[in-house]
Amino acid sequence: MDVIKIPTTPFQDQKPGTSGLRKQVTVFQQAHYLENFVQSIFDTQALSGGTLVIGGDGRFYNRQAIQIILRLAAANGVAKCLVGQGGILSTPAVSCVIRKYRTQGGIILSASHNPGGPQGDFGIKFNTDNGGPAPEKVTEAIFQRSLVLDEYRTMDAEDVDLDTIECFNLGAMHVEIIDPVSDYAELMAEQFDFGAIRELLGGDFRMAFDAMHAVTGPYAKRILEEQLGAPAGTVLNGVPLEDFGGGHPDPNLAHAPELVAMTQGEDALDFAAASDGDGDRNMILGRNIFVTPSDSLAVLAANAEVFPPWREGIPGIARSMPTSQAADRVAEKLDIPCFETPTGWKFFGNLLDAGRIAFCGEESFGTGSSHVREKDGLWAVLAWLNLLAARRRPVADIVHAHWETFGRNYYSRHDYEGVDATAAESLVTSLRERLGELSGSEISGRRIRLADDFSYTDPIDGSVSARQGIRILFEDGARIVFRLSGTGTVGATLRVYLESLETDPARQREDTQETLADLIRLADEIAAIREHTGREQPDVIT
Ligand code: VG1
Ligand code: CO
Repeated sequence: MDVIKIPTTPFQDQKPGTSGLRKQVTVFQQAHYLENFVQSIFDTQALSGGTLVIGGDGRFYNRQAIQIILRLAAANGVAKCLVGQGGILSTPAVSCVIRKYRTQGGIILSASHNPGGPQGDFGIKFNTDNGGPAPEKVTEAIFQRSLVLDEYRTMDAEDVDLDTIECFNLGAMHVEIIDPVSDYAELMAEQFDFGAIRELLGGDFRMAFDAMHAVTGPYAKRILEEQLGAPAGTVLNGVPLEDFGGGHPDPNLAHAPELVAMTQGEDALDFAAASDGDGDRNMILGRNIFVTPSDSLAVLAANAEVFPPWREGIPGIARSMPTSQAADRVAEKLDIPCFETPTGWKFFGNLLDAGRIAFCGEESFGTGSSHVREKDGLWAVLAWLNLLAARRRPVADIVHAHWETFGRNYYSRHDYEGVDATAAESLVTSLRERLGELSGSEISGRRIRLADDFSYTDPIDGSVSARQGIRILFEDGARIVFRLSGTGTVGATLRVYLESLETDPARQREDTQETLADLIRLADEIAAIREHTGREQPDVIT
């Protein structure tokens, strides 16, 4: 098997977004497209002679992509690749395997919560040796390289068998096909009180976990059903499918209505949860209650002592800027720092590495801890089960008591999807131009304390990330945030994040959209959403 050099020409659009390079499958299927990006990784990262982890969420094109990447890895001098059996590894499992075996990095094939199938999306993401998503300076270096690339190196070799757990060589490179679940399951057993959860699940507690035909099926079956004794059938849609069964593997109220229904009415379950395409997101539901991801982070942090690694307390918390300030209120009471980072898990990496935070989260159904460097859907589910096992109270009771102690941050995100990109840009540009005039002004009886475009200086390495979203902060603690998505593949998606604080327990059980109605109206008044987008309503409300 010889290394061959293939001449190529650069693509102009290989700039990674919030979480890797995401494009429609048809874009990735173009000749040389994937190869160019992967060669750009090898040309800029020190992987020659090292070990690389490779796996994906099982979506359409996953297997083909892995074969291509293995040939490039072998031709670029990678010494060893650890590949998930069947090409499967969830995003948090990749992070776990990189850390456990101290590899030089990993490649994750996934477009996460974006739909899959031949007409759906595909994605690729590089994680560095700390197990986390490459920071901006790395993704930028890869992008710059992709703009000038004129050849890539590959091997003239047959496809390898991804389905049998075994070791073999591809050229001079060693390949190990690994069980995708076992290392991750072992890590989970260290993080939680499995004995207490087993007892909870052995009683009359009833739950369901919806894997949405995405990657978490095998993980949830092994951990929840086999190890923790949940009844067979607890895991729904547990077989990963290339098109996720035609569904949208995004665990939220809009995309998992059947699961939500199971937690309502006479025969409601005590607990239900779901995860996304690549297993890093989570949705938490209790009987007649949906726990917002922002509240989930705050509740877990406030109850950290029930988790074995955090019996003595936690050093700090971090949340992405648009995530509600519920966590800040917990941090204040615990007298620990709460960091506010830009959107995207990569910004938590340095804080986690430095031991400055234990828990972190995003409003977009992402929650996690320092056990890996990715958000982790099943971790969040197990954390809630651990909490419920320790407290023996219904989810709603725990959340309501939390609000009484810390206040309730009513919170919602409104997404306008597939908006004309130029119209979305002009909405943001005109907002940006008016920031000075908005700061300190009064609008419909509410005073704006500060209007700015969020800029973040990493407290560990000093790197600055500017223009991370427009914040309108009101004097009473309410906020409206506007930003454009960095994960979409068609047009632009405008995200509007709305939040208001209620400290009076008598007013903490109201409907979220009604409570936020005033802010929703103000958002349109301030940003002229309808005028710019031509839309009367958001497409998705979470
Ligand atoms: C979205 C979320 C963000 C999350 C990112 C990746 O990004 O808002 O919080 O980190 O998806 O999640 P954006 O740029 O579209 O708002 V995943 O589960 O898709 O990797
Ligand atoms: Co995801």
